[in-house]
Amino acid sequence: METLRERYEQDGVCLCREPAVPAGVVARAVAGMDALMRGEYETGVPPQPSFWKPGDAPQKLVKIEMPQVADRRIMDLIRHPALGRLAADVTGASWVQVWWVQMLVKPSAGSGDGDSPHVGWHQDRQYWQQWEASSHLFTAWVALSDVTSEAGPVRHVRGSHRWGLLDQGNFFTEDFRRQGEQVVIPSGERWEEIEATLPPGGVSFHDQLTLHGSGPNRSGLPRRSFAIHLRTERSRPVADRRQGLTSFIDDPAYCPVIYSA
Ligand SMILES: O=C(O)CCC(=O)C(=O)O
Repeated sequence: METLRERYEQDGVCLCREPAVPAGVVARAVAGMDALMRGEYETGVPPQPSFWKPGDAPQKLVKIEMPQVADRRIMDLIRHPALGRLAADVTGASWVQVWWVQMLVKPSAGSGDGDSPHVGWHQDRQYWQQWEASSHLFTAWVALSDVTSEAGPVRHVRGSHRWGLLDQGNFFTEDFRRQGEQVVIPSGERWEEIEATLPPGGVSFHDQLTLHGSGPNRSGLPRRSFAIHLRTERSRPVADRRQGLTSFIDDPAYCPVIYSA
């Protein structure tokens, strides 16, 4: 049978549909998410400045940067050893560190005036210029709700991690289908989407160059997740500088190492 690592290398994405994170850890992290959305910070430390703030419109995408510093229940999920082991299996790494986290809650259509938000097609690498080009960076996207087809799951373009940096993406878009039509892909390649439906506790891994985006949530319930950005021993900030997204990598209270062989 094909291993997760073979699948990841071939497609630039792999899906672990067996819950990797135990249900109790997921339930506590969901309570932590709700606290953050009320502006309550259990540790007394706020998240990093974010696109979303408590009191924003109910149909806006909740996107909170570095939520794990504000709530121990979220940190317990982010640094769960099962995630570290899986990340090492999938990438062959001997060392894995969390270097940035985004909490994402996509409201369902019907929770405000407009439609549910979209996430435009993009490659993460276009936003990660503070890392040296050869750095081995990837993402574990952990579901905390039932991410069905109706919930606006992440969609990945199969094999797009081999297309180089296209630099045409845009995370923030109103219509991901229309925006996707404008992305020019290398000649001879084809656009084939993988739909990352996942149960609570399930996780997908994607490469920093894999094109991905997502459509509206019409499930009737919020789509909840953490995008946990990871690095391996083969990564280095540009000029070894700490700035922007690499500011916290020396601080285990922000950026825990979740696997070491
Ligand atoms: O949650 C989404 O729909 C997109 C997430 C994303 O862009 C990422 O995990 O890198």
